[in-house]
Amino acid sequence: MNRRKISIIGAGNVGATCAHWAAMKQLGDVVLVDVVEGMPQGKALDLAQAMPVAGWDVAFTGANTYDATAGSDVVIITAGLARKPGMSRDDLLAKNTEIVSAVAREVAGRSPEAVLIVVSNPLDAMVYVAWKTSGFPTSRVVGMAGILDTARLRCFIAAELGVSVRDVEAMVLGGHGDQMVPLLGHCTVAGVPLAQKMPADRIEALFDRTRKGGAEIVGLLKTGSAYYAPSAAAVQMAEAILGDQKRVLPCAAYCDAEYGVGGYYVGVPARLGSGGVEEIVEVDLAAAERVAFDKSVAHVRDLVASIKL
Ligand code: TXD
Repeated sequence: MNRRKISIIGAGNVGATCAHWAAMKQLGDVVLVDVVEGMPQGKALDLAQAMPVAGWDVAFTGANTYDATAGSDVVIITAGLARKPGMSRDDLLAKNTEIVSAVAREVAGRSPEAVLIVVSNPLDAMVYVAWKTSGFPTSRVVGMAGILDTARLRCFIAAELGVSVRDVEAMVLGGHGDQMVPLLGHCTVAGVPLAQKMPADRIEALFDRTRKGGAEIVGLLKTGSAYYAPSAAAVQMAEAILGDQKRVLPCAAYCDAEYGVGGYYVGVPARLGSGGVEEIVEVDLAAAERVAFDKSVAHVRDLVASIKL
């Protein structure tokens, strides 16, 4: 079989839904790995049995070990704990550092040419952990958050204005936390600046809802966090990489001189192609946005400093 291979580590809510989206897009064969015995195997079998109905031609494998992931083109890492009500993403730091570093080592040895897409929280710190422990170049380790945050904002704007989400563009940068930075100058409705379509207080309310978008869903679900939109976003990144699409998408990418970040992973627009992150696209930030961005980066830096690898 000569299809592309996408391995997904952590076959919980986000991981299993990534498998579903990837199959729908026929991106390649899918391997699901989880520590829970039988669970990834069961989900792989269930997905395989959807194939005759859905009309997909891919193979699904479920496993509790990593050998089946060997030679993957893309590995999506979703392993770890998810938030419960009252928890911040940062509360997950210690446990998920342990999990993500172990996973990155297992994966890197078997798929030395893969691009790693990290989803586990706290996102910006976990991408850093995966980069450090995999030994991969920065370009082949990237995190998913900005597409999700941007999608949430696009969704809220579209609903408020009664237009299609497809006609709303937006951009949310910075760390994936309450200090993320929506860029007003890059929010448009069919090319028209959002500021001409909506009063400033409504825009600020939607920005605020976006910043708290993850917590809103955690509060409703009570037993876990969002997964349909996060998995759709991770698979969009996988698709851009596997198809060498050169899409410019907001991702947690390694920035050193770029945006003056100084060697951390933060949300910025990045060009994704077969090499992973092929370019960080620098956009002009307004003075207030610059201040907010720097504050968000400072938070990521503090989180990374508290990691024990
Ligand atoms: O925007 C974003 N980046 C995010 C991040 C959006 C949504 C979810 N986000 C984070 O992804 C969330 O805070 C969690 O840290 C991860 C996964 O969320 P998910 O909702 O999928 O959590 P689940 O359903 O609990 O699934 C996690 C799975 C679960 O089945 C565990 O058994 C497994 O991870 N797990 C492991 N798999 C492999 N190896 C190890 N060591 C391991 N430990 C746990």
